[in-house]
Amino acid sequence: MRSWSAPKVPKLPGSGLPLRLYDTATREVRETEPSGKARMYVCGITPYDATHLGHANTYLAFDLVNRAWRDAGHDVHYTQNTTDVDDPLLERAQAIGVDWRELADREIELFRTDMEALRILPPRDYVAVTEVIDDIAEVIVRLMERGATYRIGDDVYFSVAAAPKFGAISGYDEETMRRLFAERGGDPGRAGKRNPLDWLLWRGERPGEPSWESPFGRGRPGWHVECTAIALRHLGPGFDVSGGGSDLIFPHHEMGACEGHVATGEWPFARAYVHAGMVAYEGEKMSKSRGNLVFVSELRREADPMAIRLALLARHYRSDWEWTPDRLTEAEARLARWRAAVARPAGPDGAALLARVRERIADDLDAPGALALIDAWAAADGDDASAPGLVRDMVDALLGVAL
Ligand code: 5CA
Ligand code: ZN
Repeated sequence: MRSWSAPKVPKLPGSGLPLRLYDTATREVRETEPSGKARMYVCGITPYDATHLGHANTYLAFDLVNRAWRDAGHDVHYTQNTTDVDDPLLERAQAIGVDWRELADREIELFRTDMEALRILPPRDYVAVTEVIDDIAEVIVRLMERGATYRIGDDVYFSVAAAPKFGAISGYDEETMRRLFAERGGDPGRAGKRNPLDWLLWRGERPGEPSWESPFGRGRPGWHVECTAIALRHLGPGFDVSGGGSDLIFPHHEMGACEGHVATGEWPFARAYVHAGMVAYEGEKMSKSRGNLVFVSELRREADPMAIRLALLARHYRSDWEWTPDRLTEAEARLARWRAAVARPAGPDGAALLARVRERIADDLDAPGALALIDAWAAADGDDASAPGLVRDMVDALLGVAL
């Protein structure tokens, strides 16, 4: 599927530091050590509503990873999916009386426009689930061959009993797993299951629902195996970063990691599991199902997208926080200060600032720390005539903000 257009990224003098990121699975900040190519898979949107600030915050976090790796000299292979066939999408399409494909196409297009406006670097592969049903079916066949599946009627389930690493990503206890599984699209109470946490790989055809042919009958894929199959096809096992918001730790990334492990025999499926915090609004996590949303496309009508970007960067990517309009006001003021500072004929030492900002970013994407350093640079006087140009390039290349 078509991705979106890439902004130009200025090349900075010297090289960025090796990037350290917090890995949910090992619960520590670790150096990412891409061997040559740096491979990243980030879970994409379910396109039934417009991009909200929570989505934007998550994609921005991984944009910083992308930019830091490039700055450190890596060729980045970035893959993202879009979940363009799923229960909430089908339900919304039916409720508003539009064809589900039309709804998905419309929302994906809006997402692309939002990502472009926020200067998020596009993935190399932007993959719709409906484009790769055969690849997904192939992974399910491999799981079947390894004895990891069973059927309930026309549906195919993955058996937790076949997954020796189950629990390794989230570290959650059984009770938490069951609760989150029920809340996030799972079916712990379904009759006929061997274990409440077994999950759906293939949903047999239902009247009125889209379906595709497969070696195990007509139907459509379950959620987790979609991302597993797309990551395997484009990146292969042992890729560097599997990313998304923290609401994907369980069940999505836990179950996907097990599918990858059992299908390929290789562990870990991803070398680091990286999760962005949740953005709330009016006291609760911003979510399409709750409807407490601030849409990027609406905010863009009244605000400079670079101010929106800066407002998000002001919070560390792993923290949970609440959106309030004054965050945008603060970001607008900061943007104006920075723009004035890089328009000066000279400023404080630019190379020294670049080195310190690189340190902050390499330290688990400490964007707030980087912002504070740039604030201090902008507020001080100096006689380095090359600094304003260098700082403009740095803010563009590492933070994605065009001044
Ligand atoms: N299509 C699946 C992933 S395969 C999905 O979760 N789609 S989504 O549209 O619900 O979310 C897209 C991305 O935004 C996911 O990475 C999710 O973790 C993240 N996200 C959703 N809500 C928020 C929020 N309130 N704050 C931060 N990130 C969020
Ligand atoms: Zn996913």
